[in-house]
Amino acid sequence: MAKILIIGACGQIGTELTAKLRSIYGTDEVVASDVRKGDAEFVASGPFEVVNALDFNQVQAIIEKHGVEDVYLMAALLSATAEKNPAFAWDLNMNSLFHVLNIAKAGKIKKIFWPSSIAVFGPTTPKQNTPQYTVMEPSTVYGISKQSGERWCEYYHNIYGVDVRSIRYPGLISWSTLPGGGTTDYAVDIYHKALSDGKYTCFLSEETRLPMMYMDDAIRATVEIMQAPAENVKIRSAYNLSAMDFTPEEIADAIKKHIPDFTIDYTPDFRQKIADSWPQSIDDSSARQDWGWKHNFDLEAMTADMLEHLAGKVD
Ligand code: AKB
Repeated sequence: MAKILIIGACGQIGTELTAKLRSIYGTDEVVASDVRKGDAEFVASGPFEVVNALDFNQVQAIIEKHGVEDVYLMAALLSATAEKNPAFAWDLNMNSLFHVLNIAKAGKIKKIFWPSSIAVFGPTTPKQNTPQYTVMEPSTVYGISKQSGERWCEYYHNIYGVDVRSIRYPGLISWSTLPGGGTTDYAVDIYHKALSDGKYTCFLSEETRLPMMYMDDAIRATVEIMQAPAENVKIRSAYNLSAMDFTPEEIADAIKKHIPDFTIDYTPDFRQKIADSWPQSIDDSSARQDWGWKHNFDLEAMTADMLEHLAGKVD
């Protein structure tokens, strides 16, 4: 059994990933870490370390202290925040990755998971059913860092034999954790506001179609690509991954089936331009073929589950 370290464990994906990996491998086998202590209940739920992902010595020391074999590097600045602080976004998103890749190159860990994003694509990429291999000219700081990261992952795998695995997450939607600083965050906020206020003002226009995924599926994909035999993981940059795509108008319609009085209006802000540069739908046939990826949730199923959990009807 591999001892696991999650860097950036207090974030939107990290929190749920920690819980999932602990349920599979055991609480003591999974060390959660973040730059600061998050929610007290989460920190108390198992081994936790304060780790600055930009401090090579600190990351390496924690890996040695716990005998870590697999690292999930979830620390990153997302698209909207990165536009406001490009230098720090580049520093965090790239150097945290280099640290972990170099620790693996030195033979101190066995496997790395590093998340990429649909943000690696840009305005010149085909928008519908975006292929695995296509034009990639990202126009955001976040996208540039993710595309560069992908290139480095593939390089470290090809040249140094590092076992690094990655997927291009679409927008992720979860009832239990809030996103922070992304362009797709509206698709989480909308459920909260539908229940609390019965109305929502969206920062993207009504026809903005984006690829999205329910967190249950995203976590399962993360676990499955890491559990796959190494020879099945043929792409060492990052896999396209898809579940559903919708517009703000379509998610509002799905919510109205449960909350008929719900209303939405639109005040697009700077995030509109980011969304307009991204694909509308994704071809993930390589992931399906190579390591058996299959999504479970579509918009209807996700909406029912989100509203049920957020309304407190289920645990
Ligand atoms: C964001 O909106 O920045 C992220 C992403 C698509 O990677 N959710």
